[in-house]
Amino acid sequence: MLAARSSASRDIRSLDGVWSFQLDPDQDAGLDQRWFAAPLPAPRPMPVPASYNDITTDTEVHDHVGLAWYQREVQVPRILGTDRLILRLGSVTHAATVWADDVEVATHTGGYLPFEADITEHVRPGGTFRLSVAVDNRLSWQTLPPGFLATTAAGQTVQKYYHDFYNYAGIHRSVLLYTHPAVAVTDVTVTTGFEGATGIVTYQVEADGAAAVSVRVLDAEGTQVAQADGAAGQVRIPDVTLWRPGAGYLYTLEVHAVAGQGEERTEDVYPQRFGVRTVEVKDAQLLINGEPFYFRGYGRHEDNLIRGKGHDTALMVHDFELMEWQGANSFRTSHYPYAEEVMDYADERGFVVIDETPAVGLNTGIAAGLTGAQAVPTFSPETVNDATREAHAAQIRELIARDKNHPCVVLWSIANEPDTTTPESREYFEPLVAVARECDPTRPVGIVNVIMATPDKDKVWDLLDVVMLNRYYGWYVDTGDLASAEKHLRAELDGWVAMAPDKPIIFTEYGPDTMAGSRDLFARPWSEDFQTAMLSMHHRVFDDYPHVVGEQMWNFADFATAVGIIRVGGNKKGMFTRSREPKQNAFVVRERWLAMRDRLGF
Ligand code: BDP
Repeated sequence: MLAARSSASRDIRSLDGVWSFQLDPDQDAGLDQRWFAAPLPAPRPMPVPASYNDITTDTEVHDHVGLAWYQREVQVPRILGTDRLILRLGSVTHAATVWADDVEVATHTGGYLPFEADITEHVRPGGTFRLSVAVDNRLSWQTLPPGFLATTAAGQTVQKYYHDFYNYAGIHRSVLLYTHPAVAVTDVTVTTGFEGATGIVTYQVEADGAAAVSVRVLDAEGTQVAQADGAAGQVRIPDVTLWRPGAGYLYTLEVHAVAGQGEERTEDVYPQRFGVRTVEVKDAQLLINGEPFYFRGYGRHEDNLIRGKGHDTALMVHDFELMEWQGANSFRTSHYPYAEEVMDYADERGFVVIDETPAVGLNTGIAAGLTGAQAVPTFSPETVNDATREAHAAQIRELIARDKNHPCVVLWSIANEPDTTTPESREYFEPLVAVARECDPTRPVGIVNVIMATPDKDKVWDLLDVVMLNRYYGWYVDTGDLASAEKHLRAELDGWVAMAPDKPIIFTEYGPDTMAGSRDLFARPWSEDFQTAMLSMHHRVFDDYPHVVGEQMWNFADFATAVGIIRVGGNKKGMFTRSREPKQNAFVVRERWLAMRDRLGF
């Protein structure tokens, strides 16, 4: 899906702000009572975008399971001639039904990707309408991430799930209204390469009702550097400036779609940004522009005080400042697609991104230990099944459709720590890897591997281009015993290198929970000193293995989780606290990463 961009033919209006809000009193009673057909009966204010959970002082809102209703009045812009009016929601977690006045205009499942509705026929230009969104935060075995509802001994319905972050819900990203002409660019795909100093840009445009399509390539200053006619083709950019890690140079493919002639002539203009760069996996290296890349950074979360998972521009820019201060050059969108603004910003700042689907918690084994949830088989007709796989395939397709033109994305992660040790897991994942490759033949594909899926047990590694490892030697295993942890880590690495000598290895998680301010002469677990010691051990090991091409520690910052006896106010594995103060280790890792940046140049 194309991002909403303004242009000579497109206007955008934001509907962000304070909306009316009300919890559905009893599962879906608001639906039966048609709450969308009138102002909400007892509304309270709620900011958009934000998670609703931490905004009010009510436990009921914080712990709500079921539908929550959002509503606001919308002034309809004057619409020119045959222009269309589109409503666009950046993400609603986890599912949404949307009404314009009494008309249902959209439904969408999947809490981290955008959806749209053409509402032209349902509203009056210059008038107003009531916009209602029913937000469903319930997870089932057929959603991603999966979960299930349970009833407590006291009779309360609660949401259980197998992933380690709080089930924040709400309208998490911006709500926009935008216009485009009746003739409309609906999709653009750009792939790039280069020969010597010449950039080669292959493009493909889909446009509704267009008689003619043409493209202009503009450089970062807006100067035209190439041009072509036709809905598909190739253009060459002389003296190209490549997109590189640390230097996010961007071009724009300005797409023109024209219909009609004379008085009847209409034209849509869509500016599609792109960078010229290549990605390739070869000889146990990940190459960007033909040069080996080493990932330095973190798994992250969209998570912060008050706003939960709501997108926040100030927080986004601050987080990139912190990452750059530390010498990081990359991150993974653990464990779901991030806001489009984040992907745009990573393009601009030259950050390298591993882009992940919301397939987290497809592993009842680890989660049983972590959350106290019941241990049932991961893959079975009653749990993760064919319908889940269909939903998973849809998420892969939607993610790639949204993010395919981002130069920052160098690798698709189609799941985090699923069970990959059973024959059923291979049956489940083989077609999904194929879906990813079919949607994007240009980027490598991986699955983030869980600690139990050691080389002797993993059943999917050969389907993938890279080995991505989440390892907790020294924490969940060999707790506090770094000498044994180092032995086990080296032994496992030896196993991967022997089994998959051509595949690069990226550490996508490692590190202990660390209470900020806890110092310990004996560097015992939970102290800042232990975090430093454990990460330093890992880094020493990584440096001995040329197959290791990346270190993304867990996590950039402390984050909220469900309540549990191993979580003290959330997960504390951050390099920074939840309010972004550096822990001691941040300075130690900074020294290492800045030295690497100086040596490698990015
Ligand atoms: C891994 C998960 C991650 C958790 C982390 C941890 O991928 O989501 O937060 O471990 O336990 O299992 O801290």
